[in-house]
Amino acid sequence: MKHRLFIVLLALSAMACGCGGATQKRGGNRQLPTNQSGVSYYTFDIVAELPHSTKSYTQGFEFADGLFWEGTGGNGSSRLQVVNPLTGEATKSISLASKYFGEGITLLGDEVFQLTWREGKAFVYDRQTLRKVREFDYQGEGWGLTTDGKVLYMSDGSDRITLRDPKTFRSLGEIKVTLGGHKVLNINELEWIGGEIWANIYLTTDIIRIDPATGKVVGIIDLSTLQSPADVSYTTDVLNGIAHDPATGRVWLTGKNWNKVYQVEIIKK
Ligand SMILES: [Ca+2]
Repeated sequence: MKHRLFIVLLALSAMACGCGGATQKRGGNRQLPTNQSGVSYYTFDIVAELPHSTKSYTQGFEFADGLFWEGTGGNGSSRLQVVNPLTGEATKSISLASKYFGEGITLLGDEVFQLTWREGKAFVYDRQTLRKVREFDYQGEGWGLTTDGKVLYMSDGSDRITLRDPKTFRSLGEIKVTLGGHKVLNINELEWIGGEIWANIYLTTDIIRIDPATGKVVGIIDLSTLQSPADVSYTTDVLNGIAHDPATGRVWLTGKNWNKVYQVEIIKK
């Protein structure tokens, strides 16, 4: 039965649209199989709740310099912003031209990278000023972005994570993500944590933990109870956004138009 549900989920995932727009489904109440052998299952504790703007349609989320860095989506509402975690207010923000639908972001060295959904354009900004310093063209969709400190890892809504050279944006190879031998589609926002890639799966409340060497899902975190019903409104969209501070090990999660950022401790079931 669970196997059949998994197949249905994969089929639904294959039919789902990209990261945004008026046709995007809300919810995110589907889950990956809960009994896959070789996979560790995790739950969470909420350590702290912080404010998050319900006008931020989160597509990329990072922590650095004591601040949240966030890329938002939507045509006409796409931004790159630096956010004070305690207030939820942007201390710096730039807007993308309305023809661009912003997607994943990541920080590497003195620069911030930002993808776009279907426009085939990646922007690179100076970390201090958020002034655009370069841009790249690429084929296909842009969804999530992270880095191991050397190369970029980019998702495109499929089961593929493409490694890219931050100097040229050229492909350096790809990871195909599988769970129990099945493709895992709709890989969305990413975060490099302790040698693993953590990823939101669009339209689910799960975060998967991927071994980048094999592409295998080695862990699944169930976030289905992260939001309390009181924090959900008709504009609340899917779980999407993982930020991590390697210095402290802290992990923060949020979602599209969510009213909160949650600092969480991940606990093995
Ligand atoms: Ca992230």
